[in-house]
Amino acid sequence: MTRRFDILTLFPEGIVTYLQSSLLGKAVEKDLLEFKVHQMRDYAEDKHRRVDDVLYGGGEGMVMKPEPLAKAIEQIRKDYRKGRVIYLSPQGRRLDQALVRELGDYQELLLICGRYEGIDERILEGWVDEEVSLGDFVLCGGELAALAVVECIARYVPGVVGKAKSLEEESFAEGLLEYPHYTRPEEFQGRRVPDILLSGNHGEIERWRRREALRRTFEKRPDLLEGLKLSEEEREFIEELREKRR
Ligand code: 4HQ
Repeated sequence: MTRRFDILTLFPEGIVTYLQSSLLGKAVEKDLLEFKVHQMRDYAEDKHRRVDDVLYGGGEGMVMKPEPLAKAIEQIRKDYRKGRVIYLSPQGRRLDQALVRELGDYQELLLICGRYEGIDERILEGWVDEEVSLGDFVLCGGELAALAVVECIARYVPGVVGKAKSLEEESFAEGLLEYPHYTRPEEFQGRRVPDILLSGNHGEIERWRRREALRRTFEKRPDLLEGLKLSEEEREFIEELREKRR
């Protein structure tokens, strides 16, 4: 079954261009993915196609009106079988690989991109299933966040990325950062590729990569190590790194 993504936005052009490019575009040609980008203004009710309005209670900025949003969401999801409506906002659950996997279970996703100060609260209460955030920072709109969500989920659809790439995913889902990568030449501006990688000893190379992944995670993202299932040997290795640091 083709995985379907609907994106509701005031700026469809950039979204469409991005989705057509490279990997995602190829997956559409293979019928693995289907993207439908909807212009929010098409659902406006007046002749000026107005989608925003002033704040009740006063204050700076505009809010997206509820009527066009409700109409759009109802129309778009009417033929959903197993779908979910997501609003992108800094108030949502932070996107991580665990959430990507959960969202990957849905056959259809409707991603709503807000602009201005956001959308009328009643739409969040009655029409949105869940809020997702790209991180603790403020964007100008939900579009970049929606594209990030779509791309991460699309990568999990079988056939969208190659075998090697999905294995990479597994390593991250396992909770570790990637080991360092090198390609030719053997020496570049005085920096050599580690000898072990040129040895042809695949057992030793695997061990080295696993250790380097552990080392990097320990140095750059120690928070990822918490709650991770490690072998006896791996725990000892982390202990060694800790000792060395002292
Ligand atoms: N915005 N993760 C404000 C975000 C955002 C984020 C989207 C800005 C919604 C109204 N979205 N608009 N961070 O900053 O998803």
